[in-house]
Amino acid sequence: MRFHVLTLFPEMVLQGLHTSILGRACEQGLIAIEAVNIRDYTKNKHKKVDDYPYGGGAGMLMQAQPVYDAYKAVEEKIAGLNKEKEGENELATANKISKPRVIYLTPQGSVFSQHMAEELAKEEDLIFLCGHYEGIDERVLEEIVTDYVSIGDYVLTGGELPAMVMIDAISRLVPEVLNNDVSAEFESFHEDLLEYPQYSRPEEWQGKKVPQVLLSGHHANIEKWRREQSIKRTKERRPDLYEKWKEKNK
Ligand code: 6GU
Repeated sequence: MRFHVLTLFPEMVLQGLHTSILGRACEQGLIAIEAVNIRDYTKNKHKKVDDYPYGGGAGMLMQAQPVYDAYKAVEEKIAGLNKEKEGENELATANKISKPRVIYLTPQGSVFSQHMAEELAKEEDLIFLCGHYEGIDERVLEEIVTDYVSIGDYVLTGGELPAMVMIDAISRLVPEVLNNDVSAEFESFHEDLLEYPQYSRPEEWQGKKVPQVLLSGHHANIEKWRREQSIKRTKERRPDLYEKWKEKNK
């Protein structure tokens, strides 16, 4: 799976994502993360990419031209990569080439979720458009964006952190990125429940003992205990999720 990030701060995105598990996934060729500097595409002789909004108001807007040209460059690159693959396996990829989804990170978008991550993980290429200043000229958004996504109801200074959050959540669903291939299924939000508490050695720490059932070796009892704990924890910490789960399990 390939991620293409259109941004004014490519080093921020690359540094953050070429670390730990995702860094290893890149080295193994399971995912690829490319950051494209929008400023490289401006036709302004001073390398300017922003200007005042028509009608007045606070702050500056990113202009349409550099954003559009950066997007076009990525789109052409993806078409080239798909052509290469087509040569390798003509029948499998013929007619399957479609335009990649373009995700604009904005507090005005649909709120990102595990479900959305699962859907997006099915794509071969994803383009993320990161805005800065007060946003981007609406006309280029209308032209290229397919999905408007927010990561929650608070305001950040730019789209880079949200793009990184999304790329992390999507990448760990790509086969083989996590070394433990069952763990992605049995965790928080699977089935709308939070994860149960976990314990490692020692058996006693600061007077606190590991729950006896976990030491029993009785797998059915352990499963039962974990499920009860998941339900209890969800009810306490996320009553909204608990209600959803209860509704589905009536
Ligand atoms: Cl996607 N962008 C910005 N700038 N702020 C946000 C956000 C996105 N999601 C939540 N806050």
